Amino acid sequence: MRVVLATHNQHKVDEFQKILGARMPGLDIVRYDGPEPVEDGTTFAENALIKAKAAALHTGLPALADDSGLSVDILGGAPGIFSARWAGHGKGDRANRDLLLDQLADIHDEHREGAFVCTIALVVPERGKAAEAGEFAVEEVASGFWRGMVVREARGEHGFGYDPVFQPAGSALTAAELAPAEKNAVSHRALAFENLLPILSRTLAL
Ligand code: ITT
Repeated sequence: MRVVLATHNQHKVDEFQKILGARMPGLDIVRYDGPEPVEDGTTFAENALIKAKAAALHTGLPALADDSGLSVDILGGAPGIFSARWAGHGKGDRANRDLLLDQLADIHDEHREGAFVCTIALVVPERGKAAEAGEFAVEEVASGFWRGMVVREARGEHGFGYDPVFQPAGSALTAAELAPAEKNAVSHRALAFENLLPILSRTLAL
């Protein structure tokens, strides 16, 4: 079964392939390279659905999309859905991390907690209906959370985004110091997939 993956983030593609490849070998994941929709939702779920619907409409294929980010408790959940552009559009992962570290500079360790959040949407176009009608046979979302704390200095070379500044609960290592296989076994993205798996199997009859 072919499924289009609606993300322009290569790191997400790599993690999707590793997480799903082992669990669903029958899934042929192709990357979406069409126009990017405006992500103007107010939640991870809304943004994940916006991205998945755009890809499903454009390709006519079942589509998966991931909206994710780091939510810090003392910042009221920020950067949250704004994680990719926390320091400004196109500034990049390092600038986003540095800004977050600056914002938390005076915060004691016990108040630096938060979670990585990942919401994955699955959208399947309605068979035989005009794509423009925007009708979908399936619109589902599932989420995963990975709790931890923001450390004071970036550490580690693996992963992407906020991995070097996020230390999962119960670990002495940051997410970027974990081997990719270790991260992919327990991450917010892995958990979101775990939660989506029954729907995915049933919907795509794998
Ligand atoms: P697409 O919308 O094309 O999928 P994006 O990177 O813009 O790509 P998001 O809007 O979902 O995706 O933003 C997610 C951001 O949250 C991402 O750029 C990272 O900064 C951060 N993030 C998400 N998952 C992460 C992870 O596993 N490790 C580290 N940072 C992560």
